[in-house]
Amino acid sequence: MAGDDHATHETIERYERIWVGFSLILIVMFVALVFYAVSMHGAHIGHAEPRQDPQKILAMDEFANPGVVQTGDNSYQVNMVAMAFSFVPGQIEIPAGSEVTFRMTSRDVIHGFQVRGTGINVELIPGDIASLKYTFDRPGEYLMICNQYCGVAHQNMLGRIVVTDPDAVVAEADEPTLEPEDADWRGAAESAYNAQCAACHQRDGSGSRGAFPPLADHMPALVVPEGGRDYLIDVVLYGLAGAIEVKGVSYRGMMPGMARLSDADVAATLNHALHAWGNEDALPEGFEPITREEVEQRRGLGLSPADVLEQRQSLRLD
Ligand code: HEC
Ligand SMILES: [Cu+2]
Repeated sequence: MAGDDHATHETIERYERIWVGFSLILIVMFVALVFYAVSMHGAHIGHAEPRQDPQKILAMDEFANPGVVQTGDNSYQVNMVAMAFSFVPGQIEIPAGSEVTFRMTSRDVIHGFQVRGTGINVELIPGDIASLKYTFDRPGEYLMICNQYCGVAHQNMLGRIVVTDPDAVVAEADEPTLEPEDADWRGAAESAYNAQCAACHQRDGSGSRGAFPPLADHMPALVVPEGGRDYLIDVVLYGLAGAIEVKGVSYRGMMPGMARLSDADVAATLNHALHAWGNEDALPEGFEPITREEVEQRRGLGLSPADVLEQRQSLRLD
């Protein structure tokens, strides 16, 4: 009957109106959520400059010598290179409240740069320079993580941003006494190693296959050849880049130079790696731990990570 048809039609129309209204509410909610998230947490998705030849970018001074530079009273620039499987620099220190400009690129594949507890999340692509500004208001430690699967040791691609409290009274940095003559150098050496080296080479010195060479069952072989002691010190001071082979596995990474460490700490980290994990038993008869004076003498040579690779080749390890 015509009357029934009309009633059905009305009912359907009512339902349609309800659905259209409901969808509109959803759309408005989604848009509002995006606005809310961006205004409350900020979106730091980076700004990419025009693509260039990756080699040209890596040759630029800021990326050939990555690190943190102070650019003003209260501003810093972080020049960073991501590579399988590390961020260089892997540890950054900045005072809270300062304006930080990150300039970043990748040396090999696509990596992610995400900083926990912040809205920073950027894709790092070879041939691109990603840049973004950020101000860390709260002092503390922030974890940098690669959130793009980039290979076997991807999960080890981590770093730290230490945001310091500019108002805190700076304690007189007490130089730890780590002279090998001191009876207790081992404990301090272990903590120095764990703080500076374990992120990549692991606490047990096992490294990460294909990414970070093992130091366990390997350090003694490096110290034995003539020039081995200097080589080890230079690796820590100046870094190491290029293809090496350790126990039949190839590595083609880059270890960042850590000249910022004190002479005592450089000696300590190396002495720990030379003695721990059973390495001690493989050291030559009468081996003397590396001293601060030896480290001091290797400073200021201005070597590049590639120079240190050449030095390694002259050790004729195989
Ligand atoms: C950010 C990661 C990272 C950190 C931190 C790091 N290393 Fe390395 N290290 C590497 C990589 C990668 C290589 C291999 C570089 C290459 O492939 O050319 C390497 C190589 C070495 C080598 C040379 C091995 C060889 O066969 O010649 C030594 C020795 C070494 N590291 C010691 C240390 C010590 C000691 C520390 C702490 C003071 C340290 N590393 C901290 C990543 C790191
Ligand atoms: Cu990565």
